[in-house]
Amino acid sequence: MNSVPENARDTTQEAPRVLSVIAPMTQLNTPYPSTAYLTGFLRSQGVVAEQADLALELVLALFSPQSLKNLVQEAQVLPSSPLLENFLAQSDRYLNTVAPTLAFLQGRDSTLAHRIVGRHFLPEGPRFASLDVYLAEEGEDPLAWAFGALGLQDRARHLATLYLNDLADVVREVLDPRFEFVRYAESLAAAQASFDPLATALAAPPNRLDTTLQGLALAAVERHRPNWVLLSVPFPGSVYGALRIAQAIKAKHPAIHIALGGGYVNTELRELREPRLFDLVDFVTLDSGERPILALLEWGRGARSTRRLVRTYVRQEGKVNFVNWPEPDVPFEQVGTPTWDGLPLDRYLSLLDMLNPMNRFWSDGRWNKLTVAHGCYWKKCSFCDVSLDYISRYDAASAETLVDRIEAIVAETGQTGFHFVDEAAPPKSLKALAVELQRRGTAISWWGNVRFEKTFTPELCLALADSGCVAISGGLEVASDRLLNLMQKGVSVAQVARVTKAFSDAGILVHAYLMYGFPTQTVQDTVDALEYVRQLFLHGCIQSGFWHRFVCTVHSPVGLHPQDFGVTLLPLPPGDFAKNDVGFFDPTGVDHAALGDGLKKAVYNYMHGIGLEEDVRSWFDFAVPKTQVKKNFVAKALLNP
Ligand code: B12
Repeated sequence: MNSVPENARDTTQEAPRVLSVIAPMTQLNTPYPSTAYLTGFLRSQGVVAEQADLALELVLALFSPQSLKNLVQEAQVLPSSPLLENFLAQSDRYLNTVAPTLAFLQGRDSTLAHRIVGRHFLPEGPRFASLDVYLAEEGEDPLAWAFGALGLQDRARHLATLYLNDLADVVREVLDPRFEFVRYAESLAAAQASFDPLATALAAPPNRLDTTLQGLALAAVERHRPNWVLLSVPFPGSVYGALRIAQAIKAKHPAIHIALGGGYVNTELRELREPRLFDLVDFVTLDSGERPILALLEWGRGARSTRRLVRTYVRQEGKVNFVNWPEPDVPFEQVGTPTWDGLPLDRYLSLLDMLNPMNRFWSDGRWNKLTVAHGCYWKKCSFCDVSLDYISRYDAASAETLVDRIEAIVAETGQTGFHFVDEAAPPKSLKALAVELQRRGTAISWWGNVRFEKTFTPELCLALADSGCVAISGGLEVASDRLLNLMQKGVSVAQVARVTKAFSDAGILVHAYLMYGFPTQTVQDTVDALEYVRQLFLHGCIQSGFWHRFVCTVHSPVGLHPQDFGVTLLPLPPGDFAKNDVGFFDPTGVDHAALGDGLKKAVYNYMHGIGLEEDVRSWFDFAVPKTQVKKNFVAKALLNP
C-alpha cells in the first residue's frame, strides 16, 4: 500500500488546475449537476476549476451542418433502407434546416415556430408517423387536442423533436447503433461483471462519433490547460464516452492526472479489481467527491502520501488497491454553491417528446439542479440501494443556506427554475424552504421527488405551491398495501391518493413512479395495482406515471436479505468489474415481462386521457383475473382524510 500508484509522475509541484467533465450522454436540456457541484466546491477552496459538458457538445457537433453533410456521404455508400432512403431523398432540406432548428430548440429563435408548425419547413421522416396515431380526419389537425389553436411554441417544439429523433435514428443506422440522446453504449457498462466488452469496444477503431468526442475533449484540454481531469459518470450510459475521452487525453497529454467518479462508480464499482481500467484513468473514487478530490490534489502537490488518499482505487504493481484513509466528509452545509460558470447555458436543447404536461419536465427547460439534503431521510425502501453513502448518509442544510445557494445560482445563471435532485426531498426541509423563500420574496419555480407521506397535508401542498413548486414525482411503486408494507415504503395506497390529490388540487403536477415484478407479486396484485392507478388518474390525483420492472441490486435490502422477501438469488457471474443487478428466483413464478406490456400501454393511454373508464383487463393480450379493488376505492379514500 505504501508504493506509489503506477501512474504517479513528478507533478513539479505546480498548483492544481482542474477540469471537470460531464461524459456523454446524460441529458440535453440542462447540465447534469456533478461538475457544477465539484467546480463550485473547488473554487470555494481556492482551486482553479473549470468544467465542460461534452454530452451537449457532442450532440451539437454531430448535428452541425458540416457533420450532417458527412452523414449524407456516409449514408450514400450504405445499403439502402427506408430510413436512409427518406433521409437521402430530403438531404438538402435536412442540411438547410438543422442549424435554425437547433437554434429554435435552444430558445434563441422563437419566430421559427411559425414555419415549423406549417409542416412544410422540416423534412419529415418515420418519427412523424406518431402523429397519425391521433386519428385525424383528412385535412384536420392531428395535434389540435394537445396544443389547441394557439399553442404555437410547444407544437413547433414537438415537431422539431420528432425531426431530431429522425436524425438520431439515421446516426444510429449510419454511425453507431449504441447512440441515444440520454445514454450511450449503456449495455457495455451496466452490471457488467467483466471489463471485456468495454475493453473490446475501446480497442476498436474509433468511429466518427468517437473521433468527434475525442476532438472535443482535446479542445477542452487546450482551452483550460488542466493538470487534473475529473471524469463524471453518473449512469452506465456515460461510461463508454468517459473512457473514450480518457483514452484521447492519456494519449496526447500523459502528464494529466485523470480521475473517475460519479453515481455509476459509487453504485457499481464498489468491488473493483480490474487493472485494465487504470490504463485509461489514474484514480477511481467512491461516493461524495469533495473529500477524495481534496486528498488527491494534496497528493498531486506532494503534500500527502498515497496511503492517505480517501476512498480511492489506485493500481500498484499491477494490482488494484482501495485506499481509504479515514477522514470525515465535507458537511452538506459546507460543500458550497454549485456553479454553472463555463457551461454554455444558452445552448441546451429543450425537447418535447411526449405530449403530457408532466413528462416534459425531464426534457424541456433549463433547470438548475440542486440537492435539498445529502442522502435520504427515510432510507428504508427495500428495493433501493440504502446501504450506499448517497442514500444512507443523511445530512441536511438549513433553509437559510439553501435559499442563499438558490439566490446565488439565480444571480449567476439568470434562470429561476430548480430541479431538486434528492432521492426523496424531506418534507420538513421543503416546508422550511418554502417559508424562507416566501419570507425573502424569492420567486422561483421548482420540482423534485418526494415520498407521498401524510406530512404533505393540503395546507403544506398549498404552501409549497406558493413557494414555486410546480411538479412533484414520487413512488407509488407496486400500488398494493401488502407489497408496500413488505418493501417498507411507509405509505399506503389510500394515503398516496390523498397526498397526490392535495398536490394536484394545489395546482402541482404529479408523476407516480410505478413498479412491477416485486418479490411475491402475483398476477392478481398486478391487475389490482393497475386498477388503483386507473382510479388515481380518473380522480385527477396523478397526471403522469411510468412502470419500471423491479430489478434486484446487490446493495438493496432485497439483494442483501433475499430470504426476508421469499426469493433466492442467482449466482453473480464472476468478474472484476461492475456489480449491481442480480437475478433472483421467485417461487410465485409470474411472467412479469408479459404483464409489463399491458401496464405500460394502459398508463401511456391514461396519460393522454384515453381509456380511463375501461376494465383494466382490456390492456392485456391474454386473460387475467378481474380486479378485486372496489370501483370507488380512491373516491372513498379522498372522502376520508
Ligand atoms: C436525480 C436523479 C435522476 C433524475 C435526473 C437525472 C439527470 N440527468 O439529472 C432522473 C429521474 C431523470 C434520473 C434518471 C436516471 N437515473 Co438517476 N439518479 C438521480 C439521483 C437521485 C441524484 C443524481 C444527482 O443529481 N445527484 C447530485 C450530484 C451532485 O451528485 P453526483 O452526481 O453523485 O456527484 C457527486 C459524487 O458522485 C462525486 N462525483 C461525481 N462525479 C465525479 C467525478 C470524479 C472524478 C470524482 C472524484 C467524484 C465525482 O462528487 C459529486 C459531489 O459530491 C441519483 C442517486 C443519488 N442520490 O445520487 C440517481 C442515479 C444517479 N440514477 C441512476 C440511474 C441508473 C438512472 C437511469 C439510467 C435510470 C433508467 N434506467 O432510466 C436514468 C438516466 C437518465 C439520464 N440519462 O439522464 C443510478 C446510477 C447507478 C448506476 N447503476 O449506474 C443512481 C445512482 C440511482 C440508483 N442507485 O439507481 N435520475
